[in-house]
Amino acid sequence: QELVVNPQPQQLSISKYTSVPSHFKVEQKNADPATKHLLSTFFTSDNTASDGFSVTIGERKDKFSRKLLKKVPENPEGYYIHSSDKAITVIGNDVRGTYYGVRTLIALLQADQMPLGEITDYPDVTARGVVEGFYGAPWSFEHRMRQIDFYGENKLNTYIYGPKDDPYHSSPNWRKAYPEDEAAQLKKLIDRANLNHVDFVWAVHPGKDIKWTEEDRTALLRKFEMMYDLGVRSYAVFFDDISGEGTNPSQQANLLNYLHTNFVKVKKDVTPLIMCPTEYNKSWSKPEGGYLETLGKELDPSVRIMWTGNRVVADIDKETMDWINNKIQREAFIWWNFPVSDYVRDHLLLGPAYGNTKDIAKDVSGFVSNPMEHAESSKIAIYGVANYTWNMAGYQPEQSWQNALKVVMPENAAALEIFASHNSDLGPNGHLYRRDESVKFKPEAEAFLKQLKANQPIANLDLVTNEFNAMVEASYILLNSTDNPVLLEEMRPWLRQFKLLGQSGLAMLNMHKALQAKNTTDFERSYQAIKAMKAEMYTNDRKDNQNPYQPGVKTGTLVVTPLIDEAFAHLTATYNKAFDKNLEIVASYNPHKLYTNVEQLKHQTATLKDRTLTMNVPLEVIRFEPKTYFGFELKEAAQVKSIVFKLSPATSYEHLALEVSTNGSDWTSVKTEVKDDAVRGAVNSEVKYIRISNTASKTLEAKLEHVKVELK
Ligand code: LOG
Repeated sequence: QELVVNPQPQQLSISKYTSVPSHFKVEQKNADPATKHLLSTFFTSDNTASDGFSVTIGERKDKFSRKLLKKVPENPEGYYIHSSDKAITVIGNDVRGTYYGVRTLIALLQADQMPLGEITDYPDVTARGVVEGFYGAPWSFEHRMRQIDFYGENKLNTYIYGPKDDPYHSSPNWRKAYPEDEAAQLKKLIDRANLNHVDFVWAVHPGKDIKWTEEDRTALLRKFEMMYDLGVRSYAVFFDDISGEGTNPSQQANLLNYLHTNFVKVKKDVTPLIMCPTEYNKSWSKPEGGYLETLGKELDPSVRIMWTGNRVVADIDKETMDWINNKIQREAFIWWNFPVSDYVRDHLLLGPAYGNTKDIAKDVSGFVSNPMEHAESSKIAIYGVANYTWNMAGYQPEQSWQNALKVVMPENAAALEIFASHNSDLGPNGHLYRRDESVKFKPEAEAFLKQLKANQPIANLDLVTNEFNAMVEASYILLNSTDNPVLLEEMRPWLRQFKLLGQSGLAMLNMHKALQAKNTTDFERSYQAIKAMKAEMYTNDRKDNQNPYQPGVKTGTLVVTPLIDEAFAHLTATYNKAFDKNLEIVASYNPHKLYTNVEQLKHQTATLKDRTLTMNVPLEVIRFEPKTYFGFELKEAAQVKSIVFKLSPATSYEHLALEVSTNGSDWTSVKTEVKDDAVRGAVNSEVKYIRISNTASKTLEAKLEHVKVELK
């Protein structure tokens, strides 16, 4: 008997399983409307009767026997369930505990068999959930509704609303009221959150243009009041990714303290404030400035401070927590930047949520995941986060991931597993964050290549063939599935690529077979087929982009694609030699490199599409120290049509110089003009190096919007 209750309960003692009664008599002793509503979704006139199986639900303060009450955990949001062959009792330690008890109860009654025994359960982490805090298209209203239900189902209690691209969240419109239709939708979301016992935390991001004046703090208070009228009872203020005056820690603390005194304390039903600092990760903290210590000292102790870890994107461990908690004199509220993909929009991150250690439950005041702009796909990771934050010691990432796949796609979970297992790494990226991918297949891929290159018989040929077949079949199943259309809509572009990738794997195996059999006709047909599939993938890569920031649609990039590419190149070379042919050995890599000494840009990647070379720019504010530069080093000197770059604010341009060189030591400056807020320069000779340098004597802080080189 497998009992899947997510999150996994803390203590479960089951003596036996029996059949689930057909009729129930339900008594709810407390009056919580959310619990009542939840009960009504399961107990209907069809399965209730006055002589039904007794189910009693209530709270610690309601009337229960002392024997039972003694068993109720004293942890916030905890509950106790006792089930015998005569009756089931659910007692919550508080209102939310009762609600969660009912969530578990319903899961028990929905299983094939009902367990008899006891469950004692409570969460390890106080605030658990999601921060919609990414750049790019904010989630739609429908997606948010589905998300909030999902949080309730998985006992997550926090949804922080902070999409970077909502103009009423950030500058300059944070001061203004939401337009009527948007306000109406927000209200519906808040009602839905209440129904799921989720705290809807409305976040504001005012730091780009806030003045530390009476006028602006009153504006913020007024906005808080408007949101209060829509039903908001939890608030956050974000100061991430800004530069200039807004970054002053004493002023930030002042503002938060002002809101605490004049809003939170006055309202009485508003939860403690949450703030995201400007130095929100260790690699950005400048010890000499004492930013974090100032916040720690000056911020009211009730204010919770967010933290992403040792870097922008990082997994959290005990050391991380000790370091930050000591500075801010409170338990940090973790903003986990996974599975967010706004800096690698060509990838889908469908792997398990892993990497955070299991010993930090007591060191955090909250733990929220920043997801992908693909809401439904993000549920796979969020499910894991729900499990991890509720029951850390018992968390098993792989098992939790398997369960998540079944929850998001009950019918086609097996096909989804194949797809997800090959779509989890991010590829090289500026944040240096990587994930495992193709875990089970990786040793097979390695063994295959080794044998192939050594001209040995391939012992695991069947296994590899099987995996490519599985990829193609899973793609067909998923592309035509009606299991979860919302999820499929998001995954479709990647599924199309995945199918082609699997097919190109099979064609590669055919090349191998034909080579063994010395069948040149078959070899060349499969060779041509792979080239055609590559061309189709390349087209998809360009046309399936949802927005201009997405650098393509990539799948299986860590193990499967390199395996096929390497084998293809090896087989073609061997064939050319054996039959004295000259088939082209295509390599789909970008030969050009970034050229920079700016710390935050060193690990960025460059993309070449047709004849345009671009840098995949970071989303955060960049610090260009004096004499630093950024640009490209071309593989060989080449004719360049134009160079375009854009930074904001545009005032940065006075201090930036565009130069080109053929050898990296003699530089020629390029004449530029500003058009549409971007700088454009034209070159009339061959160049190998292109750089844009900071010529000012002080550090320049700005966002890099794009850098593009058009090659002739
Ligand atoms: C932003 C966030 C973004 C994430 C990943 C924080 C606190 N802020 O670099 O909006 O989604 O990184 O790109 C961030 O993480 N800035």
